[in-house]
Amino acid sequence: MKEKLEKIRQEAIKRISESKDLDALNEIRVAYLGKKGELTEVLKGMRDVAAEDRPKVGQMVNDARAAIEEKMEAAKEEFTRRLTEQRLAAETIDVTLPASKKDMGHPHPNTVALEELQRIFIGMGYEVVEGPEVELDYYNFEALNIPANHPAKDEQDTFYINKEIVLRTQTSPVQVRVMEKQKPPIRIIAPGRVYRSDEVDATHSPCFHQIEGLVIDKGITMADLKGTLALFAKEMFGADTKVKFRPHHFPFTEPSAEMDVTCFKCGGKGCRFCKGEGWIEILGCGMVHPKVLRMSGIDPDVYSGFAFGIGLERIALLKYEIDDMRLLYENDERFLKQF
Ligand code: 2U9
Repeated sequence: MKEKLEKIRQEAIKRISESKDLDALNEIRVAYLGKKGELTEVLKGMRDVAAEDRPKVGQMVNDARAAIEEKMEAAKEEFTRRLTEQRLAAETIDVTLPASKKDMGHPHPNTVALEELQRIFIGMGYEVVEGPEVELDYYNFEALNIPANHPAKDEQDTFYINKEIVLRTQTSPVQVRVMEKQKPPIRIIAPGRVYRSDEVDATHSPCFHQIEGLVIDKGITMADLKGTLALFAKEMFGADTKVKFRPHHFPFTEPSAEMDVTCFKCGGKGCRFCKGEGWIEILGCGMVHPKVLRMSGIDPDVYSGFAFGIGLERIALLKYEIDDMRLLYENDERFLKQF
């Protein structure tokens, strides 16, 4: 029995020393210490051992088991240590390597211009409102004093979904909707995408962006319009900027005007940028037509207001000295990277 146990012990220890990984160790555990393992078989054979020898043999089996387990534990620790070492070597990070650069992108010139404009008007107490791009003909034309067959409908020809629904040609409908719902005072700007049935060229696109503004309260006059827009021009184009108003016509404002600013390249002397004029046209504006107020439920005998409209692309083109509007939509990285 003693020799048999010694043989089992030596064989197990030899196999443990030759084992290559944790799986192999587990197989050895099953083969020697498992339910049907060799050592367990010896224990089962204790029945045949004389009673007086049993404690001694029992002790020998326990010693063999302890020796195998001890060897196995040491081997297991060694495998685990080696595995950790291998993993650490494989996962080594060379902190001296240059980092891989992420292509960071940045806001589109339109967005930069829009955010600057919004910052200025929010600073003057305006609220930003948005509305649908697919609009009822009523809000886009009728409510703005552009009835069917009005020539302005030709200038602002758009895309018709059906007879009553159009893609909006200006963001004014957003403001009409506010006038219908909200009692003055109203002080809002409405930025957004607008559509016109225009051919694409250097200064036209069938889809572009506007920011319109509307102020309605008791006692609002042309002086408020001029003061507000002059302040806006100084903030947007520099403190030395002067403004000039030229009479114009819009169906939704009366009187109406277009506003020019002194050329921010030459300060008004005349240069290539302003085509020798010294002035650059920036926006359209006027006092809201009494008919427009009345149609939206505001009494023109009590309230008055002014409105203005700015083409966002025009501002972005001027600000970045870009000479072709199409470049703003092509999203060519070589172009966009410059701003
Ligand atoms: C309401 C009443 C009146 C908005 C206005 C303009 C003048 C204007 C142009 C600027 C460049 C259009 O994109 S553009 O071609 N817009 O000149 N827009 S007054 O007037 C309103 C708005 C809302 C209820």
